[in-house]
Amino acid sequence: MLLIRAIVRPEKATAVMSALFEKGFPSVTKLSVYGRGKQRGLKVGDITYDELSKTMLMMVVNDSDKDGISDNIEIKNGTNPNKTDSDEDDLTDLDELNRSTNPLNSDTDGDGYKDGAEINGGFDPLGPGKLKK
Ligand SMILES: [Ca+2]
Ligand SMILES: [Ca+2]
Ligand SMILES: [Ca+2]
Ligand SMILES: [Ca+2]
Repeated sequence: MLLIRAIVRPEKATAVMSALFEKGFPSVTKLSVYGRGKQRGLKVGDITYDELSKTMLMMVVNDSDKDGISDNIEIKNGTNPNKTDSDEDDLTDLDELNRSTNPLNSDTDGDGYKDGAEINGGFDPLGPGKLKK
């Protein structure tokens, strides 16, 4: 389990929470925090606010297979939260996200070679030809 804390401006909290909800984080704890941070106030235009009212968002995430993608995001993406390589193409789900290949299709470009095999051989898993360096 991983605890994530984020301090946001109160007027942004609702937008941030709904964005988190969209991304698959339904359980976010919202707390109001006050005080003067390290930044000694906030300057907006010509006005400096020194007592800041802020909102702290806290959420707990799980990453069962420890591949760097939390369970709720994996469930939302349709990948297996208990398996680092959902489509068994030798590229982890995280690698696939980073490379824009399909984590649920072992052969994203449909050329008969698995995504992982293409990467290992220096080929582009998203189309014909070699990977650009
Ligand atoms: Ca995971
Ligand atoms: Ca994979
Ligand atoms: Ca794949
Ligand atoms: Ca391929």
